[in-house]
Amino acid sequence: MNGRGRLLPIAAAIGFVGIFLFWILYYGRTPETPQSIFEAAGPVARMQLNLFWWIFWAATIVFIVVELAFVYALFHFRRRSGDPLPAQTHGNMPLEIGWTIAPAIILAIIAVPTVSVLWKVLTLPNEGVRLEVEAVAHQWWWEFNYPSLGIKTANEMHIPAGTVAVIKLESKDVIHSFWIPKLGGKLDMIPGQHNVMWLQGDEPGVYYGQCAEFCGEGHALMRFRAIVDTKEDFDKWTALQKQPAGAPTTGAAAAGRDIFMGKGACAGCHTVRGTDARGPVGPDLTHIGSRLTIAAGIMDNTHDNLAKWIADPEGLKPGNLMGTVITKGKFSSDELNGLASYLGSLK
Ligand code: HEC
Ligand SMILES: [Cu+2]
Repeated sequence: MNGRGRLLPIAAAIGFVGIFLFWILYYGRTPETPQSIFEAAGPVARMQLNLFWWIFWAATIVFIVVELAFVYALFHFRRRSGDPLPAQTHGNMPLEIGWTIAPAIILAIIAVPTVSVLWKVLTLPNEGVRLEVEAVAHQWWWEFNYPSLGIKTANEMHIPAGTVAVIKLESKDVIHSFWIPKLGGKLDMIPGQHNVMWLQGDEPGVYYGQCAEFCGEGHALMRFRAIVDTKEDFDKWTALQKQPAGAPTTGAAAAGRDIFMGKGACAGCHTVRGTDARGPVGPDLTHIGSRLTIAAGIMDNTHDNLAKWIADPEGLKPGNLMGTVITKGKFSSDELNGLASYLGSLK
């Protein structure tokens, strides 16, 4: 093959790799999707994102320099017909020293912001208002306790905007990981170990969370929401959550309550404060009606979805504990309607 003939496949390969890289970078940057890290909505996520870009550009410069040297060498030092065997060398002291020192310098440059961000993320801020939240992971849902407020809820963590939330991470069973991509993270939740992280949301909004450590078959369905409230909304939410459950006001809801407390066996696993339901196994349902989603963020909280969930928890989240007792076909559609009405009324 002549020189031209060889140039073509190389140019094609470089072009292909270039387009591929551009495609990954351009479409991989998806700030508008709910679990993208490319839109930081709080100081921790912002520090982590800045660090990402710092390392990304350092790596990009290294990539370009190495590729340019590589392509240059490919053409400039190519063997031409009639060339004698080149001089055989074994090691070149300045070069050897150079390419040992250069990576060390690059790593040192990257280490400065890395260590600084690690330090800031791992050190709890002392000044400012702080709110303590206990997050307890279960296969495959989240319990949120607010010890200083006396609140217990599940799958939706409310925090006021502009306030440092100090989050204590625990697990009831296997290792899980706490991650709210737009607010920061992630940190493992390990049985018997007390990890602590802090987060802060700048603006009110709903941010998606997700378990980030494989924890069994329901892992991908172990989601949650972090709801950053205005100060007023947070106080309203707090006041509501402190209340015991209200009494049912419709016939359907009253019938649902009776099934819940009786033959449904729901009360053995779930707590509804202010009633006889004191089960410690599943999520606290005292104010389930005030949540946006059900079953760890997998469905919107609507009457129909509640009925669907109670009709077949195993079908919606295979392997979950509720499905071992509440099996498909256990309830008539009237009973499902009653149960969903009751739960929906627990605002
Ligand atoms: C064996 C224990 C057990 C029984 C019995 C049980 N549940 Fe559950 N329930 C759970 C667990 C565990 C979850 C969490 C499932 C998940 O998301 O992984 C759950 C989740 C739920 C949720 C979603 C809660 C949330 O925060 O989104 C609702 C609603 C619910 N159960 C209603 C009921 C009703 C109604 C009954 C009775 C018909 C019932 N449960 C019986 C254990 C149980
Ligand atoms: Cu998990």
